[in-house]
Amino acid sequence: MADFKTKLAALKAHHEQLISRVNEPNEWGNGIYTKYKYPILTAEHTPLEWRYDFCEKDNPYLMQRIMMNATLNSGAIKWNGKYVIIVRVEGADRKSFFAVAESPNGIDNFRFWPEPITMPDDVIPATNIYDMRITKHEDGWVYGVFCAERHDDSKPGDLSAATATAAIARTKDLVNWQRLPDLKSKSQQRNVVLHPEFVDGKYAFYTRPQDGFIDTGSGGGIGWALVDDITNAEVKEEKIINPRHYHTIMEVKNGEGPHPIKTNRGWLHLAHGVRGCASGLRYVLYMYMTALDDPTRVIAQPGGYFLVPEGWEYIGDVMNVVFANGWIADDDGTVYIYYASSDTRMHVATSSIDKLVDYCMNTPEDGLTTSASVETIKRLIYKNNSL
Ligand code: BGC
Ligand code: BMA
Repeated sequence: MADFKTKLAALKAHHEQLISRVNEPNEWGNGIYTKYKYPILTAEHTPLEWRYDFCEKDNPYLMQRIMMNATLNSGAIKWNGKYVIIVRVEGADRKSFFAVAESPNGIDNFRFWPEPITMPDDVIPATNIYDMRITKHEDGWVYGVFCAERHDDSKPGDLSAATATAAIARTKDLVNWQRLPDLKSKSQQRNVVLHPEFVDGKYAFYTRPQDGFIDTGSGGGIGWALVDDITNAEVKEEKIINPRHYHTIMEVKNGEGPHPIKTNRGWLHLAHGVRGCASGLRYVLYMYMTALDDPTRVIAQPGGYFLVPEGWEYIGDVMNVVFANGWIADDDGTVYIYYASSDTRMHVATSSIDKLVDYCMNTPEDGLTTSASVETIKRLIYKNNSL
């Protein structure tokens, strides 16, 4: 039996090998984006100091004292030249928290900062927090908007009854966060995102009104609300800008991903759509674009999905899910899309602003019926045949 010091050294070497593994692009894709061979982060990437007690006397078997379950739905921002993601880390106890990980190139070598984020809980304390959207706002602050989940005490007998609210915090260094009151809204809210610019002098939020904790019900789709005061944010009027439809990839729910990217052709949006099937809910990603002079006016809506779970991405804690709440548009036009598969691990897909705009502008819309889909395919065939 190897002695403790040798075992610890081997554990550290194995961990370092995992973290420094070079990622490789997959050769064949859809031409729209490139997926990669390895996930960029898994629970195994979390620092050993968070999980093992390194004291030989207290932990002679060198066992994990705190287990990590998953690294998922991460916000993203380019920060001091590094590709930084604010990861939703979930422990074995089902509590999630935020932790920063950075990479020199956006596709591999993601390393966690030493400690998870200590998010002030000086508003109404939450049982769980997750899925942060990061917005570098033109007011000078970096905002994190995330879901705060609490037990619904109006249903004391029901242990699964919960409420979802949009929590707001801001920072200048991604380490120290100032918590602001949660977004006030008539309905429950998840997937709330702060737009990076003022609109009519106000803060603008993408919202996702929902009837209950899970059920979006009459909520209708992705909403939009203007807010006067970010330190006491309240949704007064909410309009639906990207509605759901029967028999589409977003029949049951949809929600904004990260905040949209500004391009010279319009705002580029990444969102998720959900439909029901015999095996449960299926979460996929889709895109749309809105007008530069009016971020609520949809100018392009490519039909169907943009990115789905493939191969082993299907397998995980919550199967058949891809979810994205972070992307980075680099100065050279490269776009790094950070997505989680099956609520378990983080991946990257790379594309470019030009390709994504082309995708949005030139992918046929969903005609909402099977005959319309066939006509669309035939138009493409006839065009190709005439070349
Ligand atoms: C989970 C989220 C999930 C939500 C709705 C929460 O308890 O933490 O991941 O999106 O429930 O199912
Ligand atoms: C939700 C999201 C995510 C999650 C997804 C699938 O409603 O907000 O947290 O990835 O469900 O479980």
